[in-house]
Amino acid sequence: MENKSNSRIKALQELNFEHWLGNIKINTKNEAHIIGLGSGGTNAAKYIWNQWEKGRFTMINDLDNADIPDGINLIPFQSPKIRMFSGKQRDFYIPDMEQALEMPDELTGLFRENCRFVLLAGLGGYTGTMMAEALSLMLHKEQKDFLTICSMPFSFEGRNRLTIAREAMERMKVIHNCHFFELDMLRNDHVNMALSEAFPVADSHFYKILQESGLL
Ligand SMILES: Nc1nc2c(ncn2[C@@H]2O[C@H](COP(=O)(O)OP(=O)(O)OP(=O)(O)O)[C@@H](O)[C@H]2O)c(=O)[nH]1
Ligand SMILES: [Mg+2]
Repeated sequence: MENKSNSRIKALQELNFEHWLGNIKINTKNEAHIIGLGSGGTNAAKYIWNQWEKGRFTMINDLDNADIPDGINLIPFQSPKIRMFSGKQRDFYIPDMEQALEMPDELTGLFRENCRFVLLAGLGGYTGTMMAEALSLMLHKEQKDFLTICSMPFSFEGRNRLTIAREAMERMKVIHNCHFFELDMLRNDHVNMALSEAFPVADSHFYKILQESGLL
């Protein structure tokens, strides 16, 4: 596991991200560009958009639930999945975490602009986990002004998601500016939280973190 993590970090470091980046150094007064990664990151970013609407917003997600407000930049990304079994109404898939991440072409140029990048992701699936790790490492390496906020899955989501998330967090802890919070902790503040409220509460917590950090 240690070796696997080290080799993943080394492989990421060897990726060449130069063509995405300009030479402009970012100062701390820059406008925020909120980037939602995967469905969790996208829904959190959408919540922030509804409250704030001041910064720039990009979402990187599949088109399945692409209910994206006007003015938000959507970069489509279809993650690799393994079909586990077929149900009566639909098939069931899990993320294929063994597949290497292929960045969409539309990402070219996104990180050239002069702003503070704020990456949001729910760890545990493919898109949010893989993108949060790769993009944070790239931004860190290029000394860009950035912040990454990731949630760790609720325990009711199952062991597989938790393992994916924990392994990613272990690798990402070495990257500055990456922050993590446990979704389970939200259950302390919302004792009788219904299942249907769990993710909307999670979305609002991303907003709260950004507000309290003085970013919004
Ligand atoms: N805040 C928030 N978190 C979510 C939501 N949906 C899922 N999550 C969390 O995000 C984690 C990752 O799930 P997704 O965001 O659906 O996965 P993804 O990044 O889109 O990954 P793939 O679909 O596998 O490519 C989950 O394990 C949840 O903990 C949501 O609507 N809001
Ligand atoms: Mg998804």
